[in-house]
Amino acid sequence: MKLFVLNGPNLNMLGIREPGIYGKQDFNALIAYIHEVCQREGIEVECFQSNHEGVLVDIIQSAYGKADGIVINPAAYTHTSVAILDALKAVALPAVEVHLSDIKERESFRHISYPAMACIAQVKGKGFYGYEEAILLLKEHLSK
Ligand code: CA2
Repeated sequence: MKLFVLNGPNLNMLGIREPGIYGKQDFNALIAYIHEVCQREGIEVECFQSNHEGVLVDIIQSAYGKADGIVINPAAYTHTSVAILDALKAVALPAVEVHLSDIKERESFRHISYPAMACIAQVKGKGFYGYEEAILLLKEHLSK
């Protein structure tokens, strides 16, 4: 089983500012955590981060034929990107959307998610653990 884990704009700045919302740990710690979880679960994983919508679309397209599922934190593109929604629909791979913070408890513009419309689940407000939950949800989904 192989998963792609995608992180959107500014998530590479984790740990640098806004620790009250996103935690104190940095982006490298997040990637190390994802690798640890996947190794423990016997899952192959490739992690990506981009600040560019089109690059995220390219990565989603490249998952077709290479990955069995996608974990995605589209960051700010969550609330605007029909292109990411369409790319997820196009590859038709099971996907889970993750957010470190609880977007439903924040500003109203963060309540809408376009990519979630093509995802089997959305995990929010659980910090790094949300990525683990997303990986486990996909593992269970794919083993059915
Ligand atoms: O809670 C999440 O994971 C978000 O996807 C994070 C996005 C935000 O736009 C979404 O509404 C919710 C923002 C990621 C930016 O990360 C930062 C990291 C350090 C300093 C400032 C922002």
